[in-house]
Amino acid sequence: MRVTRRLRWAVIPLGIATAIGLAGCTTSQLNGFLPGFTDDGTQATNHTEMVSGLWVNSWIVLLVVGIITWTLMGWAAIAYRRRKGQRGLPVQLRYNMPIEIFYTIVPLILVLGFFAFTARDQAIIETQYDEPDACITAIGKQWAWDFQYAEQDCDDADAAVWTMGVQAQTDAQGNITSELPTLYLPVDKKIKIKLTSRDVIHSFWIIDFLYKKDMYIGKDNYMSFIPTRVGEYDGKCAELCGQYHSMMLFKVKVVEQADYDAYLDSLREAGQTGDINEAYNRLQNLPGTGATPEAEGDH
Ligand SMILES: [Cu+2]
Repeated sequence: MRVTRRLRWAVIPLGIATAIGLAGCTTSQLNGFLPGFTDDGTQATNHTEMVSGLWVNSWIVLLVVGIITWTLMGWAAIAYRRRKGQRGLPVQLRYNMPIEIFYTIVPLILVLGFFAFTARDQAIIETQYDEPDACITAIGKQWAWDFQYAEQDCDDADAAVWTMGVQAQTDAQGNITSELPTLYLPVDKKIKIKLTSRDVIHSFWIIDFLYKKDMYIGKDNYMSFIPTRVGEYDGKCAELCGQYHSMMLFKVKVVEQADYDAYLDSLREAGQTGDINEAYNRLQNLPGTGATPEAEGDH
């Protein structure tokens, strides 16, 4: 009885403090200090909140476990410390069945819980659109990006337009002086991005979208999402891919549909049409092409 009453006195103020604390939180704090949110909480894509939710809730659960564990450890160390005049070893206990069962089952529940929420969110985020409004092939290469814009089908290259980027140039102080490759995306539209590489493994990372995925040669990856906020975002390669990996930067411009169409028209007028996928690949010696060793180089 006394224990429950005492517990109530501990729980009520703790609950009130948490509620007050959360009410005063900024969007950035509520999203675990992750990027991708404006002050009014607008997410960058339709998946950003899901990612930050997984992050923040996992931290809350783990911190609660941590606080309980640290408290018990501290308490044991202080309450059962060696006192003046004590000699020899303390009483040696073997096992305590209820506690053993408790600390087997609780971690099991935690692990299963983390797995369930992760699997649920991942299944949603990884669902690729069958009929996107725009399908864009992003091609990684040492050390820049090419983008090829198509409509529903990324492999329908007849009407495609493209840009080819070069790696970032800097001055002596490290400030970027060149124009970065820029990916245009129409806002509030279903976007599917096909990820591929011309040479080594790269990773396509748009920081504010809280999402990145590897780019391989010989195996295409995809990501599907809806950008929900007009603006400019930073992107970079997230896989160490060679000497100038750190210069493998790009910009993302999320624009209104009309601006997106105008941009694609400008590429079309500049003659940047057709397919730039295979022809510019640096590795032509994929397995199964039947190429002779001579054709693959003399080493
Ligand atoms: Cu790279």
